[in-house]
Amino acid sequence: MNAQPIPAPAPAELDAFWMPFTANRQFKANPRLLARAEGMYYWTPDGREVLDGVSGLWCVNAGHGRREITDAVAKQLSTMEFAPTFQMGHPIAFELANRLAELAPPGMDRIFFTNSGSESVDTALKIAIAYHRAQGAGQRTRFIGREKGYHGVGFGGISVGGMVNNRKIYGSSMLPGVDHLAHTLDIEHNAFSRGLPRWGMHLANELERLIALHDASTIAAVIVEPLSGSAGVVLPPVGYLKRLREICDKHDILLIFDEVITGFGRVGKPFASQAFDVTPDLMTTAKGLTNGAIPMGAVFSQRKIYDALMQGPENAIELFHGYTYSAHPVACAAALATLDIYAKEGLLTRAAALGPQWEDAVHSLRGIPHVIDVRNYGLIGAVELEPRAGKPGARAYDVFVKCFERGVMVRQTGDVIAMSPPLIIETAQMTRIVETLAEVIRETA
Ligand code: PXG
Repeated sequence: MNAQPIPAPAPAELDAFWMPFTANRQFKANPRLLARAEGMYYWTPDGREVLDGVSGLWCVNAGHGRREITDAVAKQLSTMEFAPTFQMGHPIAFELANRLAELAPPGMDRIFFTNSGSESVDTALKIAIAYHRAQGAGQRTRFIGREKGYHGVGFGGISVGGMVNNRKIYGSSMLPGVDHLAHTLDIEHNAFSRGLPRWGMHLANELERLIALHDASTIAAVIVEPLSGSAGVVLPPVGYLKRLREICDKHDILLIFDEVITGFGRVGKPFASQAFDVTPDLMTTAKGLTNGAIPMGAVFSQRKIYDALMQGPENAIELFHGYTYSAHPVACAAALATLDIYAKEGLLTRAAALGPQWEDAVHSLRGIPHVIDVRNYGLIGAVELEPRAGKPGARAYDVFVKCFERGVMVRQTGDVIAMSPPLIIETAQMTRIVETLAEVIRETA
């Protein structure tokens, strides 16, 4: 594809944008800019092609520049750019909720719309508390999260999350009464596992210990990512999630799966709960819902939770919660077009078909110097590098930058390189990602 140069900002023009989760000074001294995208590729402003190994930021599951989404968005913008959903409604919001309910795990057919993963998480936590209160258990306000968990950046999300850097500055302002399960990453036992690790199911039993400590009657919900993305791809040991489900059931504690990354085909089924055959009570989503084209999130709820809240006088608002842009019509249009693409191209199950090939590709990195673990599931892969002495993350950062310079975009978190390519990926592109990574890791001392 011929790429016309697109003007890039001059160095002095980079200052005003305070960039999120970015080393601003380092970036602005040596920026990496993207100007255009199509299919599996980005192009830099000067026209250099970059193969997208991370679906943007785990969201562009159907690949870039999808005409159907552009057209649906343009049509909706010119028909009705905005309509309120507080005490009002618009048709495609209901249509989208119905379409999502059809894809959802059993019983999860009540959908609350948000604008991001962070908002979905805070929404799910609030629904959990409201549900217990409606059941006469208003004292159930505690949450159990997990170390290394990432649940976005709202105060609720960082409270249940377990990534130290997201928490340490805000410690005194977080939700009270939150506790955390141990994470499940254990390189000593599980290094180079293909798919789910066999060791570690017993780590779920720690939930019983936390319940005994706090008493079940104080706990509203347990929230985990079925597999953790941001922490550097941490997989659930075989049987672990089922065990969490059993323990939650035993104590009437809700189980929330944060599927912001795993939702919409990333792991070979529409949702990870289907891939792992464990159904939560609430499920948070965002990202792939609109292929990243328009911000949108959705919380899927078991019908029993919705029904429990539908009480009181008929004119009472049952859940005091919502966003101006909940079910924004343009986002709904983008999501409907995205779901059509997923259905037409079989993308929500394509990661299952490609899984074995992807697994072989990423595990070919085993044996390269400094590679201490390789992890994979669905169309997710991760390579963990030995940290440089006293400089955690530095080696992986260098690998990330060099890959970008050689035209492959991956994601670095700590000493892990994570990959989650668009679900339309072809064999040659898998090979290119892995070969570039192998070459760069070999060169990076
Ligand atoms: N939950 C999970 C599981 C996530 O992965 C969020 C919530 C928050 O979503 P929003 O839309 O508020 O950002 C996320 C976001 C990375 C990376 O490379 C991952 C996310 C965001 C940015 C970078 O690991 N996940």
